Amino acid sequence: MKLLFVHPGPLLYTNVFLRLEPLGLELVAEAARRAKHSVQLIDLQVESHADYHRLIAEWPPDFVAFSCNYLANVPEIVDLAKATKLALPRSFICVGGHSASFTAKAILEHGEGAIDCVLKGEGEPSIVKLLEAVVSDRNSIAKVPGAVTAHGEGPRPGFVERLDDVRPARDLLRNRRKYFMGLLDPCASVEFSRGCPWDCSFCSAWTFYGRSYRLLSAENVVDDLASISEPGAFIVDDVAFIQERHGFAIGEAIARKGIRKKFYLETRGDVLLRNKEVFQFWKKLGLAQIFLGIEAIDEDGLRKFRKRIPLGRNFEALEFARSLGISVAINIIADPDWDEERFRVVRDWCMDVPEVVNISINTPYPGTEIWLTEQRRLETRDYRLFDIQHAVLPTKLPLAAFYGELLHTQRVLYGKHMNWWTAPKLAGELTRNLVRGQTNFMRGIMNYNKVYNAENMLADHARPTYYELPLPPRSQTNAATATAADLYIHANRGRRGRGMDDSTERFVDATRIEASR
Ligand code: B12
Ligand code: SF4
Repeated sequence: MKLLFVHPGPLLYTNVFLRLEPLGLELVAEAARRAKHSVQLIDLQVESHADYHRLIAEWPPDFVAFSCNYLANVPEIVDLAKATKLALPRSFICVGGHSASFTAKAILEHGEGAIDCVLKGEGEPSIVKLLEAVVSDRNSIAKVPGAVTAHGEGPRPGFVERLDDVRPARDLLRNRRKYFMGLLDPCASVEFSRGCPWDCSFCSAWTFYGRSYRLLSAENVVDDLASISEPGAFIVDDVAFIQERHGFAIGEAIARKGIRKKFYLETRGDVLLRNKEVFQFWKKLGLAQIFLGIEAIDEDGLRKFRKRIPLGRNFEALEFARSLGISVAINIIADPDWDEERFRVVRDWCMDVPEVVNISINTPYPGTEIWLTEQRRLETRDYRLFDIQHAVLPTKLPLAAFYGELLHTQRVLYGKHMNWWTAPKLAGELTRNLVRGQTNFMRGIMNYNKVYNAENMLADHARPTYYELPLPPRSQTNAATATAADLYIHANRGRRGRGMDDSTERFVDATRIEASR
């Protein structure tokens, strides 16, 4: 069959700070290609809807698969699916990915018959089974693991047997130079591990993978890295280098192979402190940027998000990261109940630390515990606003004043970053990128005022809403009745599902709140 894999368009900050290659979709596309199908991929982060329609007119696919990792992309995907079904009534349309897995039934309903199947969970193993069913026996589609259709739902999705057996179809991407992460321009994405063993209440990374944690071998990672020509590499792991030995094994293999790249990764403060030598080693290998999810600057906030890292440890982690001479960005979660005073305190704190500070807004997502336990009523159910840049819970300040404070805070912080960026060394890097024809980040900086603009944010709330996110189940509005088992997409296989040594398992247990899960 002719298969077309589609990544939807950009979200708010893709137009400013970073834009990444759709690694998950490339992996699923490669699994389908290995099953002897003819495959194309289009990424609407860098191509237009007109390009999409031109492509399906010139090369009409039999099967179209949309990647829906982000809730905010749901309306765009549903509309594209409807337009595609109209143009190609015999095509089979499927949606998969992180957010689609948590909202499968709603997506089918929004599609009004245009979407044939939502495929939940990790895509590599199930896409092959779905394709077999589409080719040979359409009546068996609803029995495919992870499949949700209007006629029924298959068993829980399974994992790919060995992560080392899958590879991304990087060659299918047409505009590889369009992907960047700040000054890492151009930048590819790479995966060293999958899943997260922690269980933070605002996050769905762990519920998607059933609290499992699996590793790719150093040989496989290095093979993949050696095939990438981009000088930058974004490590997509939820928490990088949880296990020291794995970090060293990959690092040593990179050094042996003589691979030179600049790396970006995200990790936790306690992991950074536990595995200091790994991060020191990686600094030598080219680790350029670290993103730390600090989330809150007070103990109360950390408890709320169930990040069981004592505040002092987070500050210690920041100090250690500074001592490495690596550029560090941190994330703080703003709550819609913040008032002017709270914003002022946060601004003052952020101005005192040298790090780049990113502020996101506390947002309950399907698949997270706060989706079940949040007592406040959602102010909007417009999928497009669920991008953690818009407030979807009631704000204590009038909405316009809340955005005013938020954007003022972001602007103050951005001004701080700009000074930092325009320091001679960094200005030099920007110039070198421009000379190589890489303008992504420069364009991003120029977009800042257009994107982060209170009037535009308010106007986003006023748009007519055609598709509404279903409400959280009412029967589970308190923590006592909400169980993790209700949330899991992949089954939790317990200790057996985590490729970690016992001492790392104990460390993880000690740093999470409910060790009994
Ligand atoms: C790397 C990453 C990013 C990258 C973007 C990568 C990209 N271009 O896709 C960056 C840093 C830009 C980013 C940004 C954001 N992210 Co993000 N991100 C991640 C992260 C950590 C890993 C994603 C990844 O690459 N995984 C590795 C690949 C191999 O897996 P994958 O993409 O999930 O694909 C697999 C399956 O999903 C599935 N699949 C995927 N597509 C398809 C399609 C079909 C047809 C099928 C069958 C299956 C399938 O199969 C794939 C292979 O197994 C996830 C957490 C997580 N563990 O998933 C959060 C996550 C997806 N992000 C999240 C959020 C909220 C955001 C932001 C909105 C906010 C933010 N973090 O500040 C922004 C906006 C993104 C944007 N488009 O502008 C949330 C999603 C919440 C939601 N329900 O919408 C997640 C789950 C993290 C969380 N804390 O809960 N993110
Ligand atoms: S440490 Fe917490 S926030 Fe980070 S990926 Fe794991 S569960 Fe999500």
